[in-house]
Amino acid sequence: MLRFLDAGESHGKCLLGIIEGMPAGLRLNEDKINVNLHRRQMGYGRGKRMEIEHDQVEILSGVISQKTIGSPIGLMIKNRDWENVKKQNLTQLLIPRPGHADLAGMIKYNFHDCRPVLERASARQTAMKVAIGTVALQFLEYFKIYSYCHVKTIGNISVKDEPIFNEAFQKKIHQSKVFCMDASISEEMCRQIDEAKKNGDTLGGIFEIAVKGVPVGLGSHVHWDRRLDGRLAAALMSIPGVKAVEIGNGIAASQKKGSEVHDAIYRANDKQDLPRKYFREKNDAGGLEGGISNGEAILLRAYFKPIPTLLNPLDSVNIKTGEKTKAMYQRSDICVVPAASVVGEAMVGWEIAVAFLEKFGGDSLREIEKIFKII
Ligand code: EPS
Repeated sequence: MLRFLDAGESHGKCLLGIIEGMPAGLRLNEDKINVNLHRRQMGYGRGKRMEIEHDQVEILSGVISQKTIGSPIGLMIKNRDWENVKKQNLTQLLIPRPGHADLAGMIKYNFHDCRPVLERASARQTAMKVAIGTVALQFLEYFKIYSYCHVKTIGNISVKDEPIFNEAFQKKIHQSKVFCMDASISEEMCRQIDEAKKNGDTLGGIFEIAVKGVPVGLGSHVHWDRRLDGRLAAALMSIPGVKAVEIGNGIAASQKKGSEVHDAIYRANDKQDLPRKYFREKNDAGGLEGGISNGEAILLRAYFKPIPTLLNPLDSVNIKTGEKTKAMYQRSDICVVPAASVVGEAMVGWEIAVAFLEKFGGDSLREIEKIFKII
């Protein structure tokens, strides 16, 4: 069984992660993890904190001569801001922000200060999710499973064309400040972020993830908590700020007829060189039917709310005095949808790796390869 735990506060010493159950023999490329950590820090609309942090992973255990040895993989990312913060006393924060974990977290844990809640609720914790997920993505790549992510919408500016997930697409995403495949829409998105900043406001959006090469049969229809669609939705919903998840064209499908929505089944012929017997001409189901992968690309969209920390804050209450006042403002980002797309790709990669190992699992890559070939 593949699982992970992570720990760490936004202004604590570091973020920690432990991955348990990764098979032996996987060559881990630390640079690939650092590239994704860097991408998570980028994206137009980030705040001043990202000028302080230069996230780099340290692999502490479970890897010898760059290869996994089957034992728990320990990961650490240092918080550079810790050096600044430890010199001062962190102040009490008494006015919760609407939309943030501040108030509910305080009541739940019996705090009289928002600080201990926001330290862990902070998006800072997503850095470790990216490191952990990038280990899983490297495992999937070994089995020729590749993922792609891009920003589809920021505020009310959206990409119009349908993406074709290939190397050229990947190049365009890397060239865009907001990880969007269309250069002119990217510019419009940046302008909208500037506008929101000027008005003391924030922006949400939609990012999309596609995973190609996923074999048929991951997940299962037989029990609710084995359905891969539910598990992938949960993986995406675990990212702070995600308020809805769509699989394939699920939202549009709810307003269409069955005959328009479902993906007709065709028998593959030898010329098609497909690793499976059947194929579809379209993929409205997003590669998932009955909670099971069907061999088509897995397609997911996550809907991200605007960040709750506002320069022009909404009404709130001082929890010490009980007075009506404006919510506190803390140094923050304007838009983190591009960064969140990197986190989303990591979390989706993680859950697919878990499901892959449930079906084809073994203690070493060699053993898994054999099982994978036999099935
Ligand atoms: C965050 C507030 C900001 C963001 C932070 C999330 O941090 P700070 O309070 O230190 O200025 O930069 O995101 C990260 C640190 C990160 O690595 O993504 C918040 O309130 O959630």
